Amino acid sequence: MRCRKCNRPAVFNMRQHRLALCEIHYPEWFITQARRAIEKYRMFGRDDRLLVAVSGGKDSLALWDVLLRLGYRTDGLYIDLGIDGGARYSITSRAKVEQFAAERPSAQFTVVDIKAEYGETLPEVARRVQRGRSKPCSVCGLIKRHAMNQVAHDGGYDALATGHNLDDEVAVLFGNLLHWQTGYIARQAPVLPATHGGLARKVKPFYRLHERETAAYALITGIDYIYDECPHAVGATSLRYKGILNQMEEESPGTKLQFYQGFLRARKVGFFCEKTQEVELHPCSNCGQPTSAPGLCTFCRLWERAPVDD
Ligand code: Q46
Ligand code: ZN
Ligand code: ZN
Repeated sequence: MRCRKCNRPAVFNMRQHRLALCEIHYPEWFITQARRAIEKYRMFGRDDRLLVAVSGGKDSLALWDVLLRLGYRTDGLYIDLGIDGGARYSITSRAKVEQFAAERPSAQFTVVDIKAEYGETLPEVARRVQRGRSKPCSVCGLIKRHAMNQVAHDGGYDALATGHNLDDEVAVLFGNLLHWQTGYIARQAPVLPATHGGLARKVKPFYRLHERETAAYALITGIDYIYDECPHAVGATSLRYKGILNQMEEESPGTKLQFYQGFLRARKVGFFCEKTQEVELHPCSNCGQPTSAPGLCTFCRLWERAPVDD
């Protein structure tokens, strides 16, 4: 197979785009896709300061790399959740982020170490507050959201970028449609505006790029990332949905992109209207982040809750 642009041997073939490219033209194509997404949705501008949430995985490191190459002022944020899972997951993923930054002089990053700041790792706090539930993922989501908003707010960042790719977005959409979670569907988008002073604007420049495309970009450009998934992801529903969607994509290339773009078009014409319920938000008495709960926000309450009996 030959590169469409220069006729040299191709290193990567995208059936859904009927496009094969060489090791020079593939990264160029990939960066252009991200740039177009940023411009189309006016995600941020040249003067904005961006915070990119990095996990040590391919998507977030590829995103950081692309944003730096495009010349955006971008700092990283790594949240150390203290996950071991027998594979030293957090230690290994943090090392990948450190290595990435060490190789790029302009790449600065902040670490939020959950155990050091709050006294417990994610698995420890999840064990304390969750009755009988084996996965710490809901607590994890709460902790990550809080840390991202806090660092974005305190650091005066204009937007928070995450490496969510097309496969992630489509799996979430699929799950929400299966359960007709209309509120969540209405709030799914490549850009989520800052709805409140203390909540960061969230952007997803890779929303159109397939997972295998970000993996190919990382491999071809020599980004060293953690291959393993988080040990708690095993058996996750989203992985099951991804498997089903991959099967459909295999049989009919382009299915995922069509599904997602169709959703965005439907959303644009008001198909999924969000009922605007005026929820009154006020600053949490401890951390200052906006919350609808009286007194402490859900995150701060997490650290005060007594252990539940099994
Ligand atoms: S939620 Fe769950 Fe992920 Fe947190 S505990 Fe691991 S699998 S990292 S996206
Ligand atoms: Zn080429
Ligand atoms: Zn709080």
